[in-house]
Amino acid sequence: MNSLSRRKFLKISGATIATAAVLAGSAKTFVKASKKISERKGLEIIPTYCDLCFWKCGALAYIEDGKLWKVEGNPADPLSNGRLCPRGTGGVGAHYDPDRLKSPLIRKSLRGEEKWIDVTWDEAFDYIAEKMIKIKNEYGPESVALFSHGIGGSFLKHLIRAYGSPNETAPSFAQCRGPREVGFELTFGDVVGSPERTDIENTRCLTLIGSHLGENMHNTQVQEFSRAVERGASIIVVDPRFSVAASKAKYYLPIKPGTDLALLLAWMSIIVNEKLYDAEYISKYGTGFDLFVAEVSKYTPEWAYVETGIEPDLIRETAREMARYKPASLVHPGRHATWYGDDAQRSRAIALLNALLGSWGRKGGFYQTHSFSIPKYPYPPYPELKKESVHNPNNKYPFATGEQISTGIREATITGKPYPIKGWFVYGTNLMQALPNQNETVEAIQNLDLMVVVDVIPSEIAGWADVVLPESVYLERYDDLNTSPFKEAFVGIRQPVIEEPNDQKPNWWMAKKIAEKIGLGNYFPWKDVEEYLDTRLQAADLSLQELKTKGIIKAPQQPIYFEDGAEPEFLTPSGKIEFYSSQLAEAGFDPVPRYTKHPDPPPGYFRLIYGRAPVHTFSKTQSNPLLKDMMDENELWVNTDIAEKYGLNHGVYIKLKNQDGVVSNKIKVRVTERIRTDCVYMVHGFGQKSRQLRSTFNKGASDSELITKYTIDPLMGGTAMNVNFVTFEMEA
Ligand SMILES: Nc1nc2c(c(=O)[nH]1)N[C@H]1C(S)=C(S)[C@@H](COP(=O)(O)OP(=O)(O)OC[C@H]3O[C@@H](n4cnc5c(=O)[nH]c(N)nc54)[C@H](O)[C@@H]3O)O[C@H]1N2
Ligand SMILES: Nc1nc2c(c(=O)[nH]1)N[C@H]1C(S)=C(S)[C@@H](COP(=O)(O)OP(=O)(O)OC[C@H]3O[C@@H](n4cnc5c(=O)[nH]c(N)nc54)[C@H](O)[C@@H]3O)O[C@H]1N2
Ligand code: SF4
Ligand SMILES: [Mo]
Repeated sequence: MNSLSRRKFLKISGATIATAAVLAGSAKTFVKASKKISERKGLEIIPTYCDLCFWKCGALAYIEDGKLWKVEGNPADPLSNGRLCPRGTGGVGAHYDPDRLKSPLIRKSLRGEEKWIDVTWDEAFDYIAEKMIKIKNEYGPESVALFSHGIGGSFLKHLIRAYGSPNETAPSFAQCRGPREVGFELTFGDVVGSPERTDIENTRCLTLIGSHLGENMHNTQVQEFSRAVERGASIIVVDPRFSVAASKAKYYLPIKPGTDLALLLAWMSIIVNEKLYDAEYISKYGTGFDLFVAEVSKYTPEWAYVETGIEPDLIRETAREMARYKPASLVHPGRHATWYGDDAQRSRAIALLNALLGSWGRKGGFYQTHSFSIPKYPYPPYPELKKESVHNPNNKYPFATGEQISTGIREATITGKPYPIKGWFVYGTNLMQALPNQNETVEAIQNLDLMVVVDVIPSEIAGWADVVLPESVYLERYDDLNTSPFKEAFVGIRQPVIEEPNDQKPNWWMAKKIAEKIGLGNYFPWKDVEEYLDTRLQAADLSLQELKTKGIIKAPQQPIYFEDGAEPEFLTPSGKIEFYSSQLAEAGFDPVPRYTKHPDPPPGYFRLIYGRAPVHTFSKTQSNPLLKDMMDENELWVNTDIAEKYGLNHGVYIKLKNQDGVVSNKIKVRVTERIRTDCVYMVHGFGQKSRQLRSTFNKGASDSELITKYTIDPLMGGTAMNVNFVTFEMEA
């Protein structure tokens, strides 16, 4: 795209950028303002950490006359740096959501019909306990699985382990960052992790491949990104859609979807052929470089042009640009990496490109993380496992990790192999939206003897449960300590700032009560969660009281870059950065990534791509009254030429039909030049089908419903979801 049309796009995208600017208040003003405020009578400011997404930003909750007033960033917290993202600021709405679950429910008709009887907690636990004991006797404890997302699942994990099951999983791995972690681990011997160890703060050149920072609102990264833009760092954005990040870029590459590996290989060939790499770093830390060079040097920009649609000169220029700033040149690893099925290899190519630039372990690249070490609670040992998890039978995906494959557990629930799965606990994950192919999820659920969902609202997945347990929202409960790996080690606390409005209860209480009912009370020896937290903190010479007051306690700074004394350690088999991977070769995979071509949409069809909106998290915030006000349905981005060809006007509602004949809800058309002609785009999380969530029912369309097809990554079992094609259904 030339600079003129980029300016035009900039104007168009002004509204979206304004949302990103919500972050712009300064911490200093905050401290001043909060002093004045704290003189007000009846005002209490309580530190906690946010749960509107899983980034865990440190926050301050303001309670005035016993009412929750607002939530802001905690200036002492390194993740939020005193500022929350728009979702975090809307945290208050989670407490006041009128659609919240109010009491435990037991199903009274067929699964999925959403008909319930209100029960007491004791009745709900009796029901669960009876089924858990029955499943244990008939099939063994391994036949109960846990799906969870977020730190709130940790006490249920403990319960499931104490019960004797190895099956615990989270769709936030094999449907999200799993392939990326495997690609990086194969190369550097370590994962990128969460929060990402990306030093955007200090980078001089940032390359974003589909990472739509600014719409993807992970707070620390977005703050660092806006400062990098202000500093004049060079930004390169690769995306079939002109994202908010693209509007800040020096170079925008509107790539044909699914061809990123071609671009990455061509970039590496230029850097190798023109000897633009960090030779000293590579000879010190790398291995297999010659074999790597022999493989990648054949991918010319002219070849890549045919695949990607990106002009060869632009490929050359951007490769030279990123090399110019090495090692402070960061090719962002992305996060939601499950795109096309060769994702671990694509992520490995991103890792290798960073290795050429010498950015791993370097300032402005990937820093070395530190986390606060707090001993675990001294629980009795778990029972010995008699069976392995069902997530990856016969090690079908040899590079699968300890973070289990959710669709593998779903598959075993459908087939009963390698052994039957008869119970599901689902905590904080809406499996109807998070897993591809909803029919398979329903088929699995129909095979269960027990399906328990812990949620705060009557979510779609709650609609399929036998028992629904209403949880307190994060502002009403304690959770485990936050010791996320970051630039500096810290510990953060989540604590109740306000009481539950009805009969909701925290997860730790549910886990303890269920354990007691099934004879596992000895695994929950503490009286309450405060005793649990204090025991852990005291073992690290801290106290609960101190942490409750401060919200955050930091450890002394340690070096985070090789140049400052951080110890380079590569936990690969060779102990080096593996430009050529013998592990992959031995397992029958490409030791250096090779290009794989993905099918194009058939005539009349468009690739369905999807992403994030700044004010929502997946499918979990749509009913939050504050966030709903800002966005209550999603739109379908359609290129201007395509809209004209199909007679689609801006603002009309249409339906989409996918390659398998599945028809979506109606969705509003957004005619825009900001997307290529071969794909359409929508924000994930809408089109929800829970009738009890009155405010979100059928609002917008669901990408998940249209994702009936998925391609599995042969290395690690991640499920790629950008492989579905849709056409327009006009008669909406
Ligand atoms: N506000 C908000 N922020 C969030 C979240 C949220 O729910 N809400 N979720 C968080 C989580 S868990 C994750 S994993 C991240 C996800 O966010 P990211 O990892 O940044 O992005 P993805 O979801 O992978 O990709 C979406 C972008 O990729 C582009 N894209 C689609 N296909 C292709 C392709 O073939 N090639 C290229 N180069 N680009 C393509 C889309 O146009 C879109 O801009 O966001 C995080 N941040
Ligand atoms: N089609 C499609 N599928 C995707 C993605 C996509 O973009 N498109 N993104 C993928 C990615 S990157 C990720 S990380 C995963 C995320 O997938 P999930 O983690 O499943 O995300 P959500 O769909 O938001 O489900 C969160 C659920 O937790 C509930 N909840 C909210 N707060 C609480 C609480 O305090 N306690 C309890 N117990 N429950 C709570 C919400 O009501 C909701 O039902 O999805 C993956 N799947
Ligand atoms: S990124 Fe936003 S929603 Fe996520 S924890 Fe931080 S403030 Fe909360
Ligand atoms: Mo994710």
